[in-house]
Amino acid sequence: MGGAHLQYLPGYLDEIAQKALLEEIRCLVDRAPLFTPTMPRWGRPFSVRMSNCGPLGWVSDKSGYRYQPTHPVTGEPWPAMPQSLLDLWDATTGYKYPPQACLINYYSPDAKMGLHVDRDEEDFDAPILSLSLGDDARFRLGGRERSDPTQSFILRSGDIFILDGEDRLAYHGIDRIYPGTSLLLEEPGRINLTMRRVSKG
Ligand code: MD3
Ligand code: FE
Repeated sequence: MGGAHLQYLPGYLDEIAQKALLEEIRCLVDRAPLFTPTMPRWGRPFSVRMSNCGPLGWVSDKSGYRYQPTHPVTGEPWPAMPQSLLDLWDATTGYKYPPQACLINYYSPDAKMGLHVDRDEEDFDAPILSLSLGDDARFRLGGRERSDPTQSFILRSGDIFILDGEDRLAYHGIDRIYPGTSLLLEEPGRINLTMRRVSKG
């Protein structure tokens, strides 16, 4: 078994690589527009808007959280995952299987994401790769129980981190965005990509 594991690669992408990736994300979001997920049961909207690329995408609505092959609004298949992201996964995780979903989170300056665990995947042995672009964010990482103590980190544009082992099922969330801390996006805000393996094998 893996044990606690968090690999933090600050500034992994330089400014040129960040700009190239941002351009790819713009193309993806033209084809698969950002949608507003809603909470299961009550239907309260998230403040974060989302899209996905890859064979599967994560969605949330009144019937629950799930991965599905199509966009919840357009009904179209998600666009393919860019080769640059597949290469990044191989180079940094070395995991034996490719990622199946890349969730694209867009945070306007007032958006946040409450403490949660990512457990809609079947393969908890696979790592999750997270990549930040745009304004800084305060990220909070706790333990396996909601009541466990938490640690805060600032995630900056170009930072990557990889979670596996014990930390794969840790509570985490985004407390706030610091608008104006990056000039990468044209407007204040932040984009986070999380690449996931959903099924086993
Ligand atoms: C820690 N996104 O999409 S990425 C998410 O910055 C999500 O948008 C945040 O949490 C964001 O689910 C944080 C970093 C991250 C992703 C998955 C994790 C941290 C994690 C899974 C387990 C523990
Ligand atoms: Fe998460």
